[in-house]
Amino acid sequence: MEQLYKRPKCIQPMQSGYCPGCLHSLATRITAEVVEELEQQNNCILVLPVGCSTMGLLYWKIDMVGSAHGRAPAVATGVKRCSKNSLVFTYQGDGDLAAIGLAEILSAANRGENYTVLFANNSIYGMTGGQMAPTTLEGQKSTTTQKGRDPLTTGYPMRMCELIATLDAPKYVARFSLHDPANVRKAKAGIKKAFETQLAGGGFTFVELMINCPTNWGLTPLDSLTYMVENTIPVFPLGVYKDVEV
Ligand SMILES: Cc1ncc(C[n+]2csc(CCOP(=O)(O)OP(=O)(O)O)c2C)c(N)n1
Ligand code: SF4
Ligand SMILES: [Mg+2]
Repeated sequence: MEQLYKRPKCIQPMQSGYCPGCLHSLATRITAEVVEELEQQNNCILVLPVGCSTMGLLYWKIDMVGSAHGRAPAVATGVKRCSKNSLVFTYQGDGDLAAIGLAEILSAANRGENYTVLFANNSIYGMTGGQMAPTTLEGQKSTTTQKGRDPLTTGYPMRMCELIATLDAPKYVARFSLHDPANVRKAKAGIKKAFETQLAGGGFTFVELMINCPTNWGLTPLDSLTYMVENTIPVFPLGVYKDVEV
């Protein structure tokens, strides 16, 4: 029988520890496919921060560096400057990147560091039990906004692609979603474009991936995908925000 679908070799042959239906695992898979399609599995370094993305340390079979919460962009800066020919990327959650690491990401983007940031936005702090993140929707319930996020006291959802696209240095800034197969294919093409831009020496590239957190949203995996279509994606419009020829 012909095998149509295989595990990428740079992913460990093991069951993922992500909650059932969590799109972190799909983000990991398509990123691994791109790494292999570009033949970078022996030439890439993943910088992981804190959050459910940290579990990548268990699954990837590539070089990796751990960093403190929100600090992956600073660590990736050092890694890439010391290893200019490596494909360097971070994989960060929204609490990590848009809250505690906000200064790090904006500064790295503004310096135009030549690496790629993959930003997994599930609009909540997943790993720690569902607290509000800067990306939490207006009215969305979390353990720290039990009556729903009120912008008067906690601000509005922060749109990182739009913010980063205003800076001069970044070369590719785009937001995709992983809620259905057609969008997964677009996301994979976006990750590939970002990696190719980096390998061409282009500069800072940023790919946001809209994902879910069924566990902390209190929804079944299927209902969480509907929630994305009806609630999160309208607040975080998909598309390419910046694409500079390199
Ligand atoms: C300095 C520091 N502060 C707080 C924490 C606790 N902490 C761990 S993960 C996390 C939030 C992660 O949320 P996010 O980045 O959105 O990732 P997700 O789990 O949703 O994928 C927090 C606050 C920590 N580990 N280190
Ligand atoms: S807590 Fe949320 S983000 Fe973390 S693995 Fe579970 S579903 Fe995924
Ligand atoms: Mg999150």
